[in-house]
Amino acid sequence: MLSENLTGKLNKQINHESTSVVLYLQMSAWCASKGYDGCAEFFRLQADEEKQHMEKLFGYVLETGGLPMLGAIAAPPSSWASLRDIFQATLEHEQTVSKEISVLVETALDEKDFSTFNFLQWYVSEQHEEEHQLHSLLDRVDMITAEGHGNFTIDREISRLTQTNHRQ
Ligand code: OFO
Repeated sequence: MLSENLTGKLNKQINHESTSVVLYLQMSAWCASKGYDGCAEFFRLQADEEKQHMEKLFGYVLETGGLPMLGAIAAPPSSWASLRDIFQATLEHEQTVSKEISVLVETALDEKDFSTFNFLQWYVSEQHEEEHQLHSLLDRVDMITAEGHGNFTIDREISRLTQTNHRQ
């Protein structure tokens, strides 16, 4: 059975995940409007993932006897200065989400609610993966914009070669 405190915090996280859905959909719209179809698809899929994160929490609160409460969601920003800017904003957003998850994990531990602690480990790994992916995307964006296409192409070729060599 969830404590009132944890129920409230998990509900807040449901709201944060919903905020991510709306933010990434808006980012997808901005990318599409600029003709960045690949990035538009990326953010579309991110929004789908965030919806799953939200639903997973929703299901957990229900399963543990709590009442999921959906809160208001503020309108997201609707324009960004550049592709780099949008990915930087995404990384910062995910870093904030990671901190929110850490607070939840800490609360679950403080309350000795090991079931919720265990449930939250999935989010801990997911945040690690998302931050890692965004750092790596930003590195690629920087390689292309700061040093021309050369290093990016070399890196992609080396990666292809490495994969081929490992398959043999
Ligand atoms: Fe739900 O992980 Fe991103 O926000």
